[in-house]
Amino acid sequence: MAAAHRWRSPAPENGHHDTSLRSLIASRAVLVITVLAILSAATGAVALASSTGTLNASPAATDQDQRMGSGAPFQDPPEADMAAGSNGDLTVTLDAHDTQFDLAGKTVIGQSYNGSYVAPTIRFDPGAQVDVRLVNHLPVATDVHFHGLHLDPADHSGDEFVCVAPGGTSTYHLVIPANHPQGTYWYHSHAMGANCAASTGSGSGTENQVFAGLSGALIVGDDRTLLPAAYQHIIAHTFILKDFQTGAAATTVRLVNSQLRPVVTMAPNETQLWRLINAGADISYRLRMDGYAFTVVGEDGVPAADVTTVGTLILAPGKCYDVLVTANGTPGTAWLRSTSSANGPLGDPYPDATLAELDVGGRAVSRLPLLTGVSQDTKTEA
Ligand SMILES: [Cu+2]
Repeated sequence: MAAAHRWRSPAPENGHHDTSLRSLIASRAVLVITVLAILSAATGAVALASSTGTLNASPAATDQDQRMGSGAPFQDPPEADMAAGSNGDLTVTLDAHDTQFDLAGKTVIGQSYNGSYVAPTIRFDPGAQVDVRLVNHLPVATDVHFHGLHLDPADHSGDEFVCVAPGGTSTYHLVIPANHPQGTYWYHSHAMGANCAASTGSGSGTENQVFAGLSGALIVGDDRTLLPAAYQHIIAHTFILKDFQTGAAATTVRLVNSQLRPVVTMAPNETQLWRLINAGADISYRLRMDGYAFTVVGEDGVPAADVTTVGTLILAPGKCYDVLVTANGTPGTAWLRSTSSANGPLGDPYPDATLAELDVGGRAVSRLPLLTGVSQDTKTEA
């Protein structure tokens, strides 16, 4: 959705929107040195990520994640603490700092806004004025970027060349137009430019910082209110797709809201809104769910003009979809998975991965009426 990012510099970015396999592999070997240094043997943690070595064939996913805990109940990301100031503006503080995370039982070091690997979800309505105060407790420069928001390019509130030095603070004043689309966006470090660029051997630069944890959801309004009345009180969940890697030779582990294979529960026939965000640094997701389809009602924060139902959703880094998922009428389970796909001559080094389990059970509810013009039996490729 180029239109949603129209203020962005045309200069090439530091990788996080570059999904070519060649650059991805090259960058990964560098990435792992800076981000997920594992704690010392005294804490019982696993081996350090290596600064050398090449990423070739990925080992089976189970080699990487076999000691991690999976199957816990799905949890939405933490919510940002949005306070109304004396002038009526909403305010939120993002404290960027080096952080020790527990990711499904694995201890890793990364960077966070306010302590969580998946940054807190920021919410506001069209027409809001929002002060986002970024406090930089990192030892390196950083900034924050509000991906896809319709902001005035003249006021620098979404300017990725605004850079906050270590120990510094910057407040981004977001003036959200009253006619801003309601939907799902994301925010992330966009540290780049002469003062903010990646430097050798530290957690600096856009790609490293997103990979380390500096990204989260940003939700404008509530797009359920745009749906027919019967849909306006359905449960909405946010799925932040981020992966982590603990060594150049280790395969990546794909997490949902920092959980490994969490379990989402639904009643038979229940419909939910799932806000899907690839908030990772540089790998794509090709989502499918066994026996299910996704009804796309929003894409990159913009409500869909024509609602479509598809069997596969491809999410490159930065991609957002708002989809309706309707549980089958009988109890059972299904896996939400990311399947490998042909990316050209090099193929795809990332194996199929299961992301979350859908557990349909309990008392059935009545099925909502089909959205107008939607064929929910159709499962086409995206
Ligand atoms: Cu972005």
